[in-house]
Amino acid sequence: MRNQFALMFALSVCVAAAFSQSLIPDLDAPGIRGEMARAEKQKAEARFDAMDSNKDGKLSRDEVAGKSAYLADNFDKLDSDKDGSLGWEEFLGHKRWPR
Ligand SMILES: [Ca+2]
Ligand SMILES: [Ca+2]
Repeated sequence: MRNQFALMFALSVCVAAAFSQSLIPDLDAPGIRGEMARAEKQKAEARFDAMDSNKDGKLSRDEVAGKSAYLADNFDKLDSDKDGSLGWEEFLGHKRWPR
C-alpha cells in the first residue's frame, strides 16, 4: 500500500513536469500564446546577452556570478551537458525557442 502510494506520487510528479513543459508555447503558436512566447523570448534574449559579457553565446560561471542568484546557485544542475557553461537552451530550461 505504501509502495503503491509512492509510485502514484512519482507518476504524478512526472506528469506535472511533462505538463509544465507543454505549457511553454511555441513561438509560432496562434494568437496571444505566440505573441507572449515571442515577447518572453525577446526578454530572455536581452537578459542572456546582458550577462554574456564576452559574447560567445554561452554564460560562464563568472558571467552569471553577481547577476543572477538563481543561475549562480543552480549552475551545475542547469549545465546539462556539463561543459562548464550555460548555453541558450540550458539558460531557458527548454528547447522550444531556438535562437
Ligand atoms: Ca560568455
Ligand atoms: Ca552547458
